Amino acid sequence: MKPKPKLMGVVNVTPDSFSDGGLYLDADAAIEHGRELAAQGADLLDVGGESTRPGAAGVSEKEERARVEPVVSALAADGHAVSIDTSKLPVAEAALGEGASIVNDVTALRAEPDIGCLCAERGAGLVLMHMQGTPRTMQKAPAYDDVVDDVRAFLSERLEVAVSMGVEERKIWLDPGIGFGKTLEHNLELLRRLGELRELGRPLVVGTSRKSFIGKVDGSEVGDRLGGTIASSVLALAEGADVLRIHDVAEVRQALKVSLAVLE
Ligand code: HH2
Repeated sequence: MKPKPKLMGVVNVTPDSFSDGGLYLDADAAIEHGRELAAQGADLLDVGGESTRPGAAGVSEKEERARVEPVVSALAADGHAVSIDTSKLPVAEAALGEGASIVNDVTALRAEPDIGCLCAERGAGLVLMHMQGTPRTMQKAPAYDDVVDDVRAFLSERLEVAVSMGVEERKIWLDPGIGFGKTLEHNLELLRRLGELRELGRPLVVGTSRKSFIGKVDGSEVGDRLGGTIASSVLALAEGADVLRIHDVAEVRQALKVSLAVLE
């Protein structure tokens, strides 16, 4: 039987996230939302205080901490597993102090390498994601020799770096970074050949939820991409994804349950 994938529920405490910006900027609303996702079956809550959508403006460390700390603290105190979606060392450090157990770094330790040392010291988990360019520039002209080979080589190198800093290999998850410096064809190719990334020997995180590649396939707006999110999540599961980063936890969970029952 295929192992059940973990669902990572997205808790964005931002004014400008591409699909839910501004909805949960207030800490109480974000905490409530996190609790709701957990009740719907999220195994892990990914709290983020800075949008990484293409062209997003950066946010100061002080502001990011103020957004995420109360949310991480309350959700961790409830007993939920929490990851902190940040590339800033002080934000990661504060969130681990408030009870987060995983750092989700979309720069894979390139923005602030010391996040690796922090995770090593604290025994925290670490998600290393592939991105070509930076959120400001990444969608300008993404180019690869072979997108899957290039992403695999990148993740392999970042895994080595993290391990050399003392992060336990068994605590590291890898993510191809759907939508981060990729054309529609790059995203589709990565999903089609996701299984090739299994050679890296680490759990794979995949985030397709509501992303713009879905809209590029069918013209849908961001609030209307549940079908595409479900289809891509089920296909990622079939290709061996271990963790799915999702906004619509209840719906995706049902789709995965039925898919797993059939695939058994
Ligand atoms: N996608 C987003 C943010 N963080 N982390 C990982 N590991 N993988 C992803 O695919 C990923 C991520 C973008 O989605 P979202 O948080 O909804 O939007 P925004 O960055 O605009 O806040």
